[in-house]
Amino acid sequence: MDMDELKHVINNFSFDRCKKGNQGFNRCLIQLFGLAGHGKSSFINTCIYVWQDGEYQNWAKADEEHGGHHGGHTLERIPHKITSNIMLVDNRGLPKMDGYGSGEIFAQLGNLLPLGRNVEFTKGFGLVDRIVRSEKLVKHSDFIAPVFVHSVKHIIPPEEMNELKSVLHTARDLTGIYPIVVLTHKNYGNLTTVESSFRDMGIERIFAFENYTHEDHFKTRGRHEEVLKFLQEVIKDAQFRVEHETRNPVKEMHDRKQFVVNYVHQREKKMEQESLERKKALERAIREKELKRQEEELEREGRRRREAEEAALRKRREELERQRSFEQAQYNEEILAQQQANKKGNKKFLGLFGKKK
Ligand SMILES: Nc1nc2c(ncn2[C@@H]2O[C@H](COP(=O)(O)OP(=O)(O)O)[C@@H](O)[C@H]2O)c(=O)[nH]1
Ligand SMILES: [Mg+2]
Repeated sequence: MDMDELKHVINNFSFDRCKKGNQGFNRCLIQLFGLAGHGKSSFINTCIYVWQDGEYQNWAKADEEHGGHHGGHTLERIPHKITSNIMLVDNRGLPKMDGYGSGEIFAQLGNLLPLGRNVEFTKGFGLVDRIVRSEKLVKHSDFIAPVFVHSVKHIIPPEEMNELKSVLHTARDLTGIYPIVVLTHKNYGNLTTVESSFRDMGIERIFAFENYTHEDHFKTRGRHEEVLKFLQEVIKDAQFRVEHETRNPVKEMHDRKQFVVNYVHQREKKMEQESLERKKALERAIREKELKRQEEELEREGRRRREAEEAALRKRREELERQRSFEQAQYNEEILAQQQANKKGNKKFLGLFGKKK
C-alpha cells in the first residue's frame, strides 16, 4: 500500500463500518503509556506532523529545550485528534515503574480517569476514589488500543525485565489487547538489543521510530511511511476485535474498573506486607547491631583485663629482677670483702714465717 492508500484507509476508519456494526464503540483511543522522558509526547507530535503534513509544532508539549511551553513533562491525559474517530492520548508518564505507579498507569490505560484533566498521583486508596469520582466523565464508547513507548537509549537491565513484562501482560489483561511497542530514539541506541528484550517478553508488534522533534523535523519518506503503517496497524486490530468478537462496551468499562480496583487492593496488600517485612528487617538489623556492640564491649573489656594482668606480671617480674640484682650486688660485695680480708690474713702469716727464718 502506498502512502496515499494508507492515508485513505486511516481517514475512512470508523467502527460504524465494521461488519457487525459499531457494537457501541465510537472512537479508537490510542493510549500511549510508559516511563516519563521516553518520547510519548514527541511520538504524538510525529504522528500529527505526518498526518497533517504541514509545519512542525510541539502540539503535545514534548520536553523540548526550544519548545517554550511548560517545560515538557505531561501531567494530564490529553487527547489529540487524528481523525474524528482516532485519538492519540498522551498519558502522564511515570518516573519509574513501582508498586504505586503501575496502579496509576492501569487507571489511565483503562480509560478510568477523565481526559483533558490533571492526573494527580495519589498513594493508597486515593486512586480508587478518583476512579469513582471520574465515572461520569469517562466514555465507555472509547475503544482502547494500548501502546507502550520506550526509548532504545535505555537498555532494559535484567532486574527490570520482570516488572516490565508484568506491566505489559497486565495491560493485555486489562484491555484485551497485547500492547504494541513503539521504540523511540531509533538512531541513538541499541535497537536490536531492546527489540529482542521486548520479543522475549512476548511482544509481537514492535515499531521503531526516530521521532520528528524541534531540532530534527526534516521530512523523510521512511519516517512518514512508518507512522502511517503504525496507525493502520492499530485500526486494523481495533476493527478485527469489533468484527470478530461480541462486545459490550458498558460491561467492559465496568470490568476494567473492577480489575483496577482489585489491582490497587492487591497492590496495597502487597505493599503493606513489604512494609511490614521492611520494618521487621530493620528491627532485626537494630537487634543484631546491638548484639554486635555488646560483643565488642565484652571483647574490649577482656582485652583491658588481659592487658592489666600482663602489666602486673611485668611489674612483678621487674621487681624480682631488681631484687635479684640487688642481692647479687650484695653477694659480690661480700665476696670482695672476704677476698680482701683473706689477702690481709695471708700477709700476716707470711710475716710470721719470715720472722721465724
Ligand atoms: N533524537 C530523538 N529525541 C527524541 C525522540 N523522542 C523524544 N526525543 C526527545 O526526548 C525528550 C523527551 O521526550 P518527550 O516526548 O517529552 O517524552 P515523554 O515524557 O515520554 O512525553 C525530548 O527532549 C525529545 O525531544 C527520538 O525518537 N529521537
Ligand atoms: Mg510527555
